[in-house]
Amino acid sequence: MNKTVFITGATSGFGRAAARRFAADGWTLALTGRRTERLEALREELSPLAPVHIATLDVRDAAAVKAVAAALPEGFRTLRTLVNNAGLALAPQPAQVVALEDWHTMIDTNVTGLVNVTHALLPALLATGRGASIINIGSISGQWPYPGNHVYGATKAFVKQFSFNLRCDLLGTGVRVTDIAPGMSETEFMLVRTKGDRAASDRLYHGTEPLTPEDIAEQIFYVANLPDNVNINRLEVMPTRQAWSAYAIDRD
Ligand code: NDP
Ligand code: 8X3
Repeated sequence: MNKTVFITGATSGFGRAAARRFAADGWTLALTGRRTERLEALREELSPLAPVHIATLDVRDAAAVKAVAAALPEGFRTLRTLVNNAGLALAPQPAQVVALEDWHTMIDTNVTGLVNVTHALLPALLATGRGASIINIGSISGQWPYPGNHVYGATKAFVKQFSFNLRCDLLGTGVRVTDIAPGMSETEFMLVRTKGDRAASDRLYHGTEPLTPEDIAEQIFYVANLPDNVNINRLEVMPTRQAWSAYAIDRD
C-alpha cells in the first residue's frame, strides 16, 4: 500500500506532531513550511524512521506551491494523504480596531493557501484513488462565533464548507475529505496570534488542560488510517475543560 503523506506547516504544532506520528508508523513524508532550519532538523530527526523529503514553502504563493508539487521526487509523487494544516490567526482584538493587512494575511494563508495546495496535489491523490485522504485542519472557530474571531473564524468556516463541497466532486474517485476542527490547543498558535506576546499565550493555557499537538496528530493519523470505505466528514475535538458560553447581551 502507498503510504505517502504531504503535510503543510510541519515546522511547529500539529503539523510537526503529525510528521512524527506518521514517521513512527514508517510512512513516507513530504514536509513543508517556511522555516527551513526547522524542516532540516525534522528531517534529521525522522530520517532514521522513514523516507523524508522537505521543501521550504509559503502556501500563499501559488506558483511556488505548483513548483514544489512538480518537483516531488520519485517515491513521493503518488500521495495517500494530504494534511492541509498550515494556517494562523492574527488580531484577537475587536474587528473595528484591527489592521486590514492582518485580515488579508489570514485569508491568504488559511483560504488561498489551502486551495493552492489542494489544487496542486489533487492529481497526486487521484493517482492513488481509493484510500486517499485530504485532511483539512479547520477549527471550532469556523462553527462557533466569539469576540475577536472575525476573519479567522470565517476562514475556518470556508475550510469546513470547502471540505464538504470537495466531497461532492470527489465522489466516485475514492478520495476522502475530512475537516478536523480542534478547539484550544497549546502550540505556537497564540504566540503568532498575539505577534509574540509570550505572557498572553501562557495566560490562555494557564490553569487548564488544552489539547496537545500530539492529541490532534493522533486524530489526523486515525482519520488517515480508516478503512477505505469510511469517510469522516468533520471531526470537532475540544479539550474536556473547554465548552461553549452563554449569549452576550448589550444592556443599558
Ligand atoms: P503553529 O503556529 O504551532 O503552527 C502553524 C504552522 O503553520 C507552522 O508550521 C507554520 O510554519 C505554518 N504556516 C503558517 N503560515 C504559513 C504559510 N504562509 N506557508 C506555509 N506554512 C505556514 O500553530 P498550530 O499547530 O496550532 O496550527 C496548525 C493549524 O491548526 C492552523 O491551521 C490553525 O489555524 C489550526 N488550529 C489551531 C488551533 C489551536 O488552538 N492551536 C485550534 C484549531 C485549529 P512556518 O511558520 O514555518 O511557515
Ligand atoms: C483555534 C481555536 O478556540 O482559539 O482555531 O479559535 S480557537
